[in-house]
Amino acid sequence: MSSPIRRVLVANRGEIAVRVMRTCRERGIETVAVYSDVDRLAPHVQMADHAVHIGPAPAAQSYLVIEKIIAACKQTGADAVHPGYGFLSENEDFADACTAAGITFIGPSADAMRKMGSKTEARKTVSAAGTPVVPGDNGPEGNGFPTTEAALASAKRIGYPVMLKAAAGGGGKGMRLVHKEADLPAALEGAQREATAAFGDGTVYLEKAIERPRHIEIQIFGDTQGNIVHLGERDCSIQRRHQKVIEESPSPVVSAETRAKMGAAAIAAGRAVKYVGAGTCEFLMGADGSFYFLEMNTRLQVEHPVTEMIYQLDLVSWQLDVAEGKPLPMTQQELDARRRGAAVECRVYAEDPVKFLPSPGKITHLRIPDGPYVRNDCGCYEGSEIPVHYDPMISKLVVWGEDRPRAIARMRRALDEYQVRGIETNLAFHRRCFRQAAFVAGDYDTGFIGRNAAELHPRADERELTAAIIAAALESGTASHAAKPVANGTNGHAPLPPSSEISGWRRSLR
Ligand code: MV4
Repeated sequence: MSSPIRRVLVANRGEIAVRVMRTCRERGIETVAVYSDVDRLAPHVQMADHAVHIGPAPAAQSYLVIEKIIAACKQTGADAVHPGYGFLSENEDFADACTAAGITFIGPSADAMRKMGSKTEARKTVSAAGTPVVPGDNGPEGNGFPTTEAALASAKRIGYPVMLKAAAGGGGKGMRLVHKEADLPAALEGAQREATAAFGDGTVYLEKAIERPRHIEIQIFGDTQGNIVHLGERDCSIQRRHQKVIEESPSPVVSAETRAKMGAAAIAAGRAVKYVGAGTCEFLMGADGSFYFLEMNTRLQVEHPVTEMIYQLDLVSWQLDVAEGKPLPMTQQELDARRRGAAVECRVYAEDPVKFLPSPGKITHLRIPDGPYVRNDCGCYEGSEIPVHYDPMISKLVVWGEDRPRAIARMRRALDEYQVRGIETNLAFHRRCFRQAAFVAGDYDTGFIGRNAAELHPRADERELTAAIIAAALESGTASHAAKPVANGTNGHAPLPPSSEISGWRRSLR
């Protein structure tokens, strides 16, 4: 239970693999990368002490194959595995396989993952522990609705609008919003069909729909001695199609009192499954400030740096401490006393800003923002390819400020420095968002992007016009004197010189 970790295999790729290896390196722990065909030259492979090829590009044949990961551990003598997020991070069979092979899985027990993996099971478990869940119904036997009649009766009791959700789901898959009785039968059938196709489990349950909710999550941490603490909230309401785009902490709508209440509710949920390691309880918050547990993510999340910034902590280092059997490094009181300032994260995606489709390809120029309190967690470099096979996130740009207005000002500055060429990105979206009045006022909910789409997304004709202006300026040699920020991502800078001439701006991994 309590032995020092000497060599960690990181069962992931991209920025999170790099981020985990950085902490391992600082702690004197050796690292092992695994990589697919298309990741031979990836940063996580370059950074690792050892690297094992695990197959072709599709994740189902490489990063998701439990046997290959376990074999790579044995081959390299890794005594622990960090799963990152996505891939096998919430797969209880993988956690079990690690344990069976005598390898420390850096995460919670397979049992905790199983209990939280089923959303109906999680609702039952945490509400028994006193954590408020969205008013709803898991079905007559607690495992879904065998008949349409039962679902109709239940929805009537709950009151419309209701949400149909897949028990095996999460993240919005197999979810249906139903406004009136007449729409329920078809929606139920559709949700069950979608759930069966996506998860091999058609179990669907009902919840009262919370209108215009905010998505607020609480970071918790448990150790093997049974201590659990919380590290405040992250407001993740800025999403598009269930994909988070901007996260921040503190939430503009969470008071110290609400934070303490939500923190206690999240800790109670963790205690109910004897949670060990880093976990996150997701809550929906209504306009009246009421909050309800939605689901728990049993992994380190993408947006964990936001929390690291305001607590000035390394959560991966905490994960390693806990995995070594050590007690949590700090008490709740010590954590509460450390909180300081505000942090915001922008997820920079390789995506077509008009069609919203991934825009994979080669990054021909890259200038990464820098300076005080700016952090860019990145799994690519100038000249690297964003593969089509995986998540198209280029980096997470995170800034800290003494307060929210200063964090926003810093993010605007950082976004203006950021330059990516060769692929399309959502940088222009971020630049607009950080100047959008409602966002700046902290007045947003999960429908924000949808309602403000026109204002937040540059139109195609506008982009073409900007490109034409830059081309003309280049022709006449005036581009470098342009001072007025423009919304096309160049901020008026001349397009970059060849990469050989800008090495001073470039942050290479090695
Ligand atoms: C809800 C909801 C309203 N009421 N549940 C979407 C993803 C999944 N984790 C839960 N989701 C929602 N569940 C009830 N009872 C609204 C959403 C929702 C949402 C939640 C968080 C962030 C963005 C969202 C976008 C649309 C819908």
